[in-house]
Order: sequence, then C-alpha cells, then structure tokens
Amino acid sequence: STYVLDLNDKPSEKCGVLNVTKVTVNGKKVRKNWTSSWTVLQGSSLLFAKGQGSGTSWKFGGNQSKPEFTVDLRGGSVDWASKDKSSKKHVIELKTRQGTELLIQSEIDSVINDWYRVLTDTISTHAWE
Ligand code: I3S
Repeated sequence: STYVLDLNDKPSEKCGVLNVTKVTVNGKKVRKNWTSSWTVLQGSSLLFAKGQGSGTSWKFGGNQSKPEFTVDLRGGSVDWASKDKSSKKHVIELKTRQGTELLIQSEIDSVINDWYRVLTDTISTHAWE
C-alpha cells in the first residue's frame, strides 16, 4: 500500500527524556529540584514520570508507571527561559493557566528545539478550548 507523509501534520503525541523542575505551583514559588523525567505529550496534556534513565520499556498504565505529575497545556504559554531563570543552557519556561511554572531542559539542542516547536504548536492548536 501507499503511505503519504504529511509534513504539515502536527504531532499530538511525543515522548522523551527531559530535565524538569517546577519553579511555581499554583502561583507559589517552590524550591527548584531538577530531575530527569520521562516526558509524554498526549493531546493537550504533558505528563512527567520520574526518569528511569531513558528506559523505553517505561509505560504509563502499568504497575510502576504512574505519572509523577501532569500539566494541562490549554491556555498556557511557552518561551525560552531568560538567563536569570537558570544557569543551564537550552531551558524552556512553561507556564500553565493554573499558575504552575516549569523549566524543562535538555543538553541536546535538537531535542529541546523539537519540544519547543511541539509545545508551541500544541498551545496554539488548543488555544480556544
Ligand atoms: O535558581 P537557583 O536557586 O540558583 O537554582 C539552583 C538551585 O535550585 C540548586 O539547588 P539548591 O540551591 O537547592 O541546592 C540546583 O542544584 C541548581 O541546579 C539550580 O540552578 P540551575 O541554574 O541549575 O537551574
């Protein structure tokens, strides 16, 4: 059969390992705690699970597979973090409508650039929900 690859298609699912810390929860500043997280985008939800390295066998829904936390991207914003937010490079600042702010980071440019694009697209796709 024939496969057609639509290059304009926006992915609604993506996963990978990112370094993540919360900086604000429900509008309250919290102490940073960077952890490596298995990160899954499903529609307009972004799920984080505590990293088991880059374990590809890690699955949500299974026994030890509870997401650590989930954020709703609808009505949120994404931007590159300014230098005062972190000394790390390639840091994205993600703000939710619920008043949670996260920093997400990867040492690998291409990885963080892909996430930046996908998160930006997701937020604009779901802007009016
Ligand atoms: O923005 P901060 O407070 O300089 O963030 C750093 C601290 O959270 C530090 O932990 P403690 O000060 O709680 O021990 C972390 O180890 C650093 O990674 C944080 O800064 P970066 O610049 O890496 O985001």
